[in-house]
Amino acid sequence: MITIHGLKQSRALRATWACEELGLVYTFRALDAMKGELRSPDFLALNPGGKVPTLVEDDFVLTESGAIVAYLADKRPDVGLMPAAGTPERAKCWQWMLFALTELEQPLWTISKHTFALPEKLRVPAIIPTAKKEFLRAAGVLATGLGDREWLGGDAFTGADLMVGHTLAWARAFSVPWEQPTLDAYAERVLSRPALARASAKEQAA
Ligand SMILES: N[C@@H](CCC(=O)N[C@@H](CS)C(=O)NCC(=O)O)C(=O)O
Repeated sequence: MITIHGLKQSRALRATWACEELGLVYTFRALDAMKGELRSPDFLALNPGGKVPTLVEDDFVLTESGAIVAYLADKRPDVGLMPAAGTPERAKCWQWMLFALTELEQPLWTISKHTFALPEKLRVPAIIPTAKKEFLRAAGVLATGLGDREWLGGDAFTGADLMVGHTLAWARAFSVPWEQPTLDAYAERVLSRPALARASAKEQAA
Protein backbone atom coordinates (compact mmCIF):
# COMPACT_ATOMS: atom_id res chain seq x y z
CA MET A 1 0.00 0.00 0.00
CA ILE A 2 1.33 3.42 -0.98
CA THR A 3 0.97 6.31 1.46
CA ILE A 4 1.91 9.83 0.43
CA HIS A 5 2.62 12.03 3.43
CA GLY A 6 2.01 15.61 2.47
CA LEU A 7 0.81 19.06 3.26
CA LYS A 8 -2.15 20.50 1.44
CA GLN A 9 -1.08 22.75 -1.46
CA SER A 10 2.46 21.49 -1.43
CA ARG A 11 4.81 19.55 -3.69
CA ALA A 12 3.04 16.43 -2.41
CA LEU A 13 0.48 17.10 -5.13
CA ARG A 14 3.10 16.00 -7.66
CA ALA A 15 3.10 12.54 -6.07
CA THR A 16 -0.66 12.19 -5.71
CA TRP A 17 -1.21 13.57 -9.22
CA ALA A 18 1.19 10.89 -10.53
CA CYS A 19 -0.74 8.20 -8.62
CA GLU A 20 -3.94 9.42 -10.25
CA GLU A 21 -2.41 9.49 -13.75
CA LEU A 22 -1.23 5.92 -13.19
CA GLY A 23 -4.41 4.57 -11.61
CA LEU A 24 -2.51 3.49 -8.48
CA VAL A 25 -4.22 2.88 -5.17
CA TYR A 26 -2.78 5.23 -2.54
CA THR A 27 -3.59 7.07 0.65
CA PHE A 28 -2.88 10.76 1.10
CA ARG A 29 -1.96 11.52 4.70
CA ALA A 30 -2.30 15.24 5.31
CA LEU A 31 0.13 16.54 7.91
CA ASP A 32 -0.43 19.78 9.75
CA ALA A 33 2.72 21.90 9.85
CA MET A 34 1.11 24.32 12.31
CA LYS A 35 0.72 21.46 14.79
CA GLY A 36 4.39 20.55 14.38
CA GLU A 37 3.62 17.31 12.57
CA LEU A 38 6.56 17.77 10.17
CA ARG A 39 8.87 17.72 13.18
CA SER A 40 7.25 14.87 15.13
CA PRO A 41 9.60 12.01 16.04
CA ASP A 42 7.48 9.60 13.98
CA PHE A 43 7.69 11.73 10.85
CA LEU A 44 11.38 12.57 11.31
CA ALA A 45 12.06 8.84 11.58
CA LEU A 46 10.64 8.52 8.05
CA ASN A 47 12.22 11.67 6.65
CA PRO A 48 14.94 13.30 8.74
CA GLY A 49 14.56 16.38 6.54
CA GLY A 50 11.01 16.81 7.83
CA LYS A 51 9.71 17.54 4.32
CA VAL A 52 6.98 16.40 2.03
CA PRO A 53 6.21 14.57 -0.13
CA THR A 54 7.39 11.44 1.64
CA LEU A 55 6.27 8.15 0.14
CA VAL A 56 5.92 5.08 2.34
CA GLU A 57 5.26 1.66 0.87
CA ASP A 58 5.52 -1.11 3.44
CA ASP A 59 9.04 -0.58 4.82
CA PHE A 60 10.27 1.42 1.84
CA VAL A 61 10.55 5.20 2.22
CA LEU A 62 11.24 7.63 -0.60
CA THR A 63 11.62 11.40 -0.55
CA GLU A 64 12.07 14.07 -3.26
CA SER A 65 9.09 14.73 -5.47
CA GLY A 66 10.92 14.00 -8.74
CA ALA A 67 12.22 10.66 -7.50
CA ILE A 68 8.75 9.75 -6.26
CA VAL A 69 7.10 10.57 -9.60
CA ALA A 70 9.72 8.48 -11.44
CA TYR A 71 9.39 5.57 -9.00
CA LEU A 72 5.61 5.55 -9.31
CA ALA A 73 5.74 5.82 -13.11
CA ASP A 74 7.83 2.67 -13.34
CA LYS A 75 5.04 0.70 -11.69
CA ARG A 76 2.89 1.19 -14.79
CA PRO A 77 5.23 1.28 -17.81
CA ASP A 78 2.19 0.77 -20.05
CA VAL A 79 0.95 4.28 -19.14
CA GLY A 80 4.18 5.91 -20.35
CA LEU A 81 4.43 8.55 -17.63
CA MET A 82 8.16 7.80 -17.87
CA PRO A 83 9.22 6.48 -21.30
CA ALA A 84 11.13 3.18 -21.45
CA ALA A 85 14.53 3.07 -19.73
CA GLY A 86 17.51 3.59 -22.01
CA THR A 87 15.61 5.52 -24.67
CA PRO A 88 16.25 9.12 -25.77
CA GLU A 89 12.63 9.85 -24.75
CA ARG A 90 13.39 8.75 -21.18
CA ALA A 91 16.52 10.89 -21.13
CA LYS A 92 14.59 13.95 -22.32
CA CYS A 93 11.92 13.29 -19.72
CA TRP A 94 14.62 13.33 -17.03
CA GLN A 95 16.13 16.45 -18.56
CA TRP A 96 12.89 18.40 -18.12
CA MET A 97 12.07 16.92 -14.72
CA LEU A 98 15.45 18.02 -13.42
CA PHE A 99 15.09 21.35 -15.19
CA ALA A 100 11.80 21.86 -13.34
CA LEU A 101 13.46 21.16 -10.00
CA THR A 102 16.71 23.01 -10.48
CA GLU A 103 16.17 25.81 -13.01
CA LEU A 104 12.48 26.69 -12.94
CA GLU A 105 11.47 26.00 -9.35
CA GLN A 106 14.48 27.40 -7.54
CA PRO A 107 14.21 31.08 -8.56
CA LEU A 108 10.45 30.88 -8.12
CA TRP A 109 10.87 29.45 -4.64
CA THR A 110 13.45 32.13 -3.83
CA ILE A 111 10.91 34.79 -4.81
CA SER A 112 8.22 33.09 -2.71
CA LYS A 113 10.44 32.62 0.34
CA HIS A 114 11.54 36.24 0.35
CA THR A 115 8.04 37.55 -0.38
CA PHE A 116 5.84 35.56 2.01
CA ALA A 117 7.03 32.09 2.97
CA LEU A 118 9.84 32.95 5.37
CA PRO A 119 9.29 34.80 8.64
CA GLU A 120 9.60 38.49 7.86
CA LYS A 121 12.87 38.95 9.72
CA LEU A 122 14.57 36.32 7.53
CA ARG A 123 13.43 37.81 4.20
CA VAL A 124 15.96 39.54 1.96
CA PRO A 125 13.87 41.54 -0.53
CA ALA A 126 16.97 42.65 -2.46
CA ILE A 127 17.30 39.13 -3.89
CA ILE A 128 13.90 39.21 -5.60
CA PRO A 129 14.82 41.07 -8.83
CA THR A 130 17.68 38.63 -9.48
CA ALA A 131 15.43 35.63 -8.84
CA LYS A 132 12.77 37.09 -11.17
CA LYS A 133 15.38 37.48 -13.89
CA GLU A 134 16.49 33.87 -13.41
CA PHE A 135 12.91 32.63 -13.51
CA LEU A 136 12.21 34.52 -16.75
CA ARG A 137 15.36 33.10 -18.27
CA ALA A 138 14.28 29.55 -17.33
CA ALA A 139 10.77 30.21 -18.68
CA GLY A 140 12.34 31.30 -21.97
CA VAL A 141 14.36 28.09 -22.16
CA LEU A 142 11.21 26.10 -21.42
CA ALA A 143 9.21 27.90 -24.15
CA THR A 144 11.99 27.26 -26.65
CA GLY A 145 12.22 23.60 -25.62
CA LEU A 146 8.49 23.13 -25.94
CA GLY A 147 8.32 24.84 -29.33
CA ASP A 148 4.95 24.21 -30.94
CA ARG A 149 4.58 20.75 -29.47
CA GLU A 150 1.71 19.79 -27.23
CA TRP A 151 3.85 18.16 -24.55
CA LEU A 152 7.51 18.42 -23.64
CA GLY A 153 8.14 14.86 -24.79
CA GLY A 154 6.22 15.36 -28.06
CA ASP A 155 3.00 13.42 -28.48
CA ALA A 156 2.27 12.24 -24.95
CA PHE A 157 1.99 13.70 -21.47
CA THR A 158 4.87 12.55 -19.25
CA GLY A 159 6.34 13.14 -15.82
CA ALA A 160 8.21 16.09 -17.33
CA ASP A 161 4.91 17.88 -18.01
CA LEU A 162 3.70 16.99 -14.53
CA MET A 163 6.75 18.46 -12.79
CA VAL A 164 6.96 21.53 -15.02
CA GLY A 165 3.19 22.03 -14.94
CA HIS A 166 3.04 21.96 -11.16
CA THR A 167 5.80 24.56 -11.03
CA LEU A 168 3.93 26.79 -13.50
CA ALA A 169 0.82 26.43 -11.32
CA TRP A 170 2.86 27.78 -8.43
CA ALA A 171 4.11 30.67 -10.55
CA ARG A 172 0.52 31.51 -11.35
CA ALA A 173 -0.58 31.17 -7.72
CA PHE A 174 2.30 33.39 -6.58
CA SER A 175 1.55 35.96 -9.34
CA VAL A 176 4.99 35.58 -10.90
CA PRO A 177 4.57 36.12 -14.67
CA TRP A 178 6.55 33.93 -17.10
CA GLU A 179 6.20 36.36 -20.06
CA GLN A 180 6.11 33.55 -22.63
CA PRO A 181 2.74 33.48 -24.42
CA THR A 182 3.25 29.93 -25.69
CA LEU A 183 3.45 28.72 -22.10
CA ASP A 184 -0.07 30.01 -21.38
CA ALA A 185 -1.80 27.37 -23.52
CA TYR A 186 0.67 24.71 -22.34
CA ALA A 187 -0.07 25.49 -18.68
CA GLU A 188 -3.80 25.30 -19.40
CA ARG A 189 -3.34 21.94 -21.11
CA VAL A 190 -1.28 20.43 -18.30
CA LEU A 191 -3.33 21.88 -15.46
CA SER A 192 -6.65 20.74 -16.89
CA ARG A 193 -5.70 17.06 -16.58
CA PRO A 194 -8.56 15.17 -14.90
CA ALA A 195 -5.99 13.28 -12.81
CA LEU A 196 -4.84 16.57 -11.29
CA ALA A 197 -8.43 17.50 -10.44
CA ARG A 198 -8.90 14.11 -8.75
CA ALA A 199 -5.68 14.49 -6.73
CA SER A 200 -6.65 18.02 -5.67
CA ALA A 201 -10.12 16.85 -4.62
CA LYS A 202 -8.61 14.03 -2.58
CA GLU A 203 -6.24 16.48 -0.95
CA GLN A 204 -9.05 18.86 -0.07
CA ALA A 205 -11.07 16.02 1.42
CA ALA A 206 -8.19 14.80 3.60
N1 LIG B 1 13.18 19.03 -3.09
C1 LIG B 1 12.05 18.61 -2.29
C2 LIG B 1 11.47 19.80 -1.59
C3 LIG B 1 10.45 19.37 -0.55
C4 LIG B 1 9.91 20.57 0.20
O1 LIG B 1 10.63 21.55 0.44
N2 LIG B 1 8.64 20.46 0.61
C5 LIG B 1 8.04 21.51 1.40
C6 LIG B 1 6.54 21.57 1.11
S1 LIG B 1 6.21 22.02 -0.57
C7 LIG B 1 8.22 21.16 2.85
O2 LIG B 1 8.05 20.03 3.24
N3 LIG B 1 8.54 22.17 3.66
C8 LIG B 1 8.63 21.99 5.07
C9 LIG B 1 9.88 22.54 5.66
O3 LIG B 1 10.73 23.03 4.90
O4 LIG B 1 10.02 22.47 6.85
C10 LIG B 1 11.03 17.90 -3.20
O5 LIG B 1 10.93 18.28 -4.39
O6 LIG B 1 10.35 16.98 -2.73
